[in-house]
Amino acid sequence: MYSNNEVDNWVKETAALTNPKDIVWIDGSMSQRKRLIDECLKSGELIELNQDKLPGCYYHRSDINDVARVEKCTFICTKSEKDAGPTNNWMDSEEAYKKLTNLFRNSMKGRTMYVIPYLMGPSDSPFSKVGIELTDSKYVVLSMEIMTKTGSIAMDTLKNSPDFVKGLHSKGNLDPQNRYICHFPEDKTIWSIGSDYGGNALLGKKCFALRIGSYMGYHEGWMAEHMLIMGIENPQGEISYIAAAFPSACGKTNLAMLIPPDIFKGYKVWTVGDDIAWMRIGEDGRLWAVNPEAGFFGVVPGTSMKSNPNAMMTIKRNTIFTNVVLTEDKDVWWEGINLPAPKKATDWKGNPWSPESGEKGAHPNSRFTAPAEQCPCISPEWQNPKGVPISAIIFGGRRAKTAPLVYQSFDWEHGVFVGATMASETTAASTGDVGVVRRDPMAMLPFCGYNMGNYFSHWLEMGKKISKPPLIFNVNWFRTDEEGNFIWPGFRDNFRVLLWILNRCKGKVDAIKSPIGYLPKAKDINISGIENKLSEKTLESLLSINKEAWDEEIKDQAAWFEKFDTLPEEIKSQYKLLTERLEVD
Ligand code: GTP
Ligand code: SPV
Ligand code: MN
Repeated sequence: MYSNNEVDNWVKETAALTNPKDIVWIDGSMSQRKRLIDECLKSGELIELNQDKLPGCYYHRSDINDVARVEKCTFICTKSEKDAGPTNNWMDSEEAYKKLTNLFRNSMKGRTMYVIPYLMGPSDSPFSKVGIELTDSKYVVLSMEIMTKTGSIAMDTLKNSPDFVKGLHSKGNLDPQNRYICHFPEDKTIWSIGSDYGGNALLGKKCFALRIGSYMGYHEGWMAEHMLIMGIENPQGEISYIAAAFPSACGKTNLAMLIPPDIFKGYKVWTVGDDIAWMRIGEDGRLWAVNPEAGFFGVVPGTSMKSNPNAMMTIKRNTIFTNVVLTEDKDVWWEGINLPAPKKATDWKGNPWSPESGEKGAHPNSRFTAPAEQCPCISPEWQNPKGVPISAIIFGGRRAKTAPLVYQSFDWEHGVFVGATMASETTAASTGDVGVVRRDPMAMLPFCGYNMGNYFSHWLEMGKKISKPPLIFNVNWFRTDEEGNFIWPGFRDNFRVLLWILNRCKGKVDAIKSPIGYLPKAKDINISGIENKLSEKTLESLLSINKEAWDEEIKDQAAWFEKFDTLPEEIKSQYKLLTERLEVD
């Protein structure tokens, strides 16, 4: 495999610090993967699942204290605190290197250090970038091989453009007290220690593709966003692409691969990506997007043949299941799978479990890791080096009361404001309280690698440069009734809302101008054939704006903006306009 001095020297230096027993370069071959899997089966890091039913599938159980991203251990490390901004944990970069050097010293003792070269994005694409991850975790290697393009393909890319992102990862002793996920955007470097969990340890994903990526995008004039990308084909065979940013565990994977309700004959959804979008202005002046990943690291609970059949088909083979229920006959099960629970099984912690035990068998943030190409509705364009052109951007989150089912922003600038004021209930994807509403601008609160005020400015600047900017919408699938039940059926029925969005993009339907944006007329969202029926009246209530909730909302927005010292003037004036519109109303 090709290499160069910079890579070789860095590998040597790191080995001198971390002291592994040997070094193995990952070439991306099946034979090497097979050997690693065998080693994991012997060590117990993986358990082989029933190969007749689930060929190529394996079970992994994490440490019980290592099940999600840990935001309090995640740092942006720069020379100046201002560059990390008001929303990130900051550490002085020199101090961080010092502190973590001590933790990395001998951290790989007795283990193998793997060198994983990987490519993010389609081959031969101006979007794509190389990273190299050094890790002592076989689980990380096997997961990275699914989530990215590993081996020679990445090293060969370095022949022509030698730039790469340096990622150093060690499980350490998995002690939450000594867990650090540090990003040095100024050095294109990531150092992560003490966790083996996806978002903390698969450094191509959130660490590179979003935190380092967003910093690069700011300086190089492109965007790295926490967005799914999907194509919607109409009966005439035309495909429109949209990108949508929802916070973690708020429905990106599900939306990206939905199957339209039966009444919409001739429509089809194509998945381009389910979590991350890299977007650039194309030669035609429009905004184009690629999915930098090669696999899906998806939330398992709630996934069923009813809620997401395409995901169920995707995870039938070559999939790693982490922290679900393991049955006696080496099958997997989880809450919300919509299949009978096994009578006797082992839960995610490794304890005997039965449906009567009164505890959840799968961790709420249990995950599948599966190759994207196995998805039955993977877009034929998903590896197009040019990307796909984006017609609409959708923001959304979990809001029990405030946000209506859908509304459209007045223009790009107002859309950026809508994104900047996004809020959502926290989920199990990150360690800490669940169900607490917090501001999560553009679903990037945990993932923006620089000052969030400057990030808003970057969005505003991009809008000025795009010749035909995508229209910007906000959705909320999660409004609840008095008893706390979701009112909107969600999942495949979200397609009904997407059709309204596309009709707006094509200028086919008018809308009601409200203080917060353009609202649909209830008649323009087709609700016929919804299971358990949804009345026109209920739909109208989902589209209504609650005055009291919005009075609270604007107060809270003001408090949120207080944090910023680099808030763009445009955002301030959009805030003023919103308060004025709400007062008049
Ligand atoms: P990350 O991978 O953490 O970024 O999550 P994600 O945004 O891809 O979320 P995902 O699609 O995996 O959904 C997370 C949870 O929300 C799952 O338990 C889903 O079953 C549930 N969910 C997804 N879409 C809907 C919806 O439209 N309505 C309701 N009520 N729940 C949904
Ligand atoms: C998320 O939390 O948004 C995820 C899972 O997609 S992780 O890779 O852990 O970030
Ligand atoms: Mn995500």
